Amino acid sequence: MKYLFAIFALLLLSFTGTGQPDIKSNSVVPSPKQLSYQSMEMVGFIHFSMNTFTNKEWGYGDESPALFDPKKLDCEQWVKAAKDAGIKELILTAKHHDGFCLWPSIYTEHSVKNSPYKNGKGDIVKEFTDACAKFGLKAGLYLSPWDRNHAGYGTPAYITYYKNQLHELLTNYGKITEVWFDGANGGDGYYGGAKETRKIDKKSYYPWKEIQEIVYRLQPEASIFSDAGPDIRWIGNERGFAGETCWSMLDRTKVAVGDADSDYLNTGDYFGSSWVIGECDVSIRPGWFYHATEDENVKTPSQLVDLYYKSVGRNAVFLLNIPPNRDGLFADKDVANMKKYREILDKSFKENLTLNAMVTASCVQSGSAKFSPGNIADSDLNSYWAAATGKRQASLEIAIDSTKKFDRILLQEPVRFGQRIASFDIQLLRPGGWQTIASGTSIGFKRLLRITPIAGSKVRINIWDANNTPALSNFGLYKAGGGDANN
Ligand code: FUL
Repeated sequence: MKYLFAIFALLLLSFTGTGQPDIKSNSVVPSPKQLSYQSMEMVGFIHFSMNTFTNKEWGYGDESPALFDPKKLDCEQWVKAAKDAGIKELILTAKHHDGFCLWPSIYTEHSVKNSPYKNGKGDIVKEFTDACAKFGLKAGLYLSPWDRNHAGYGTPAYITYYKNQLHELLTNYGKITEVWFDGANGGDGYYGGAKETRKIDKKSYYPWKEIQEIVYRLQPEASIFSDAGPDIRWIGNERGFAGETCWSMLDRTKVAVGDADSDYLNTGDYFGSSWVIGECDVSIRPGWFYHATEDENVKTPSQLVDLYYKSVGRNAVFLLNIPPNRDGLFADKDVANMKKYREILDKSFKENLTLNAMVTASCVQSGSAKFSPGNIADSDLNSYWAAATGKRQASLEIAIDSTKKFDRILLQEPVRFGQRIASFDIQLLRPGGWQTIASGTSIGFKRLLRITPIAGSKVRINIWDANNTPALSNFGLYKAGGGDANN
């Protein structure tokens, strides 16, 4: 009886796929931290500092703290507006290149403590992290490696100062989930009154290994962004788009902070030995900081939607900057456009026309339900279809309702096993036969393709090349709503 039960249990397990080992993983895979970072899809940037009051993008470092006085500052307004736009984490410029600190650092006088803001008693990093915590957003900090105010910039004394500041920020403000290391460094500046040009050796001045160790020691859950990762990399432009081919893999020996080939960062590296998520930073306005003269140049909801497709839809993360104005508030137009952007996206992706559809595949991994083709239509990111071991090509067919037009295609790979698919196309069965409607050279965590509206009775996914057994976790077809134009 005991044996019969065991056999029955085994049969059940193999039928449901539970207990079946997963497909063989690639050697380069994301860490659990990276996986959860990428699933946020969209994060926000807050460029707010002395520049907001001097109408500059890069302060020289000699600006008087007396100029800094955001009279109506309300970090909760930022957080609420960001949350409504679907942003899951916000990153604040605790210190930009001019060296002015938004928190009362004990290591410098060049901070809010000598400003009129709350009579020198304010701490904007604290207000920011408290607001994020209150509304359930993650909080990240930007601490500019370049400091045009500090007298010791360019010498070891500044490195000690920088580490001390990092320590302050990572121990006094609760959980910090990202530290953003900018690549701009070295040039002219105030430097404590020296007013000169200081060049540093980009490869050796900053002890990045030690700096990273400080971050991970003090905030084990934090991800580190820089041109070179280690967790998240710059996408190579400040216009918010990833390459149409975008690998999460990178050869980190080929890039350094402030010294990296932007095309290489934009597409990643099929042969790369590290997993480094691409992040597309872009501002909702022409500048990173608020300038009243740019009030008429706020990106429209449709432009933001376009950027979503070019970042999240190309296997990267969308980092949108929204700069507060001199009152310390997001401008109304920025808030309205972000809200509308989210409404458009929600409308476009409301109905997956392939949900629970019949799916067949040219081959399936070892017969278990764990790998069955139908898993790509169940909207569960964890379940997946996998081709038979050893295959590098495969195809899947999905029956669809021929009366419904669609113009958006979604594909997702189970990237916890690595990024594999290197060439695919999508075909549609129409009265005249199979017609190719889209193609691509990488998928990754999420790939979105935009086409003109079309209908047909069957969809076919042809996978032509992969670096391991191809697998897919999700597939979807959608009809975009108003404001979601093809760009
Ligand atoms: C750049 C900086 O120089 C800009 O001021 C801004 O902070 C942007 C996000 O990164 O490298």
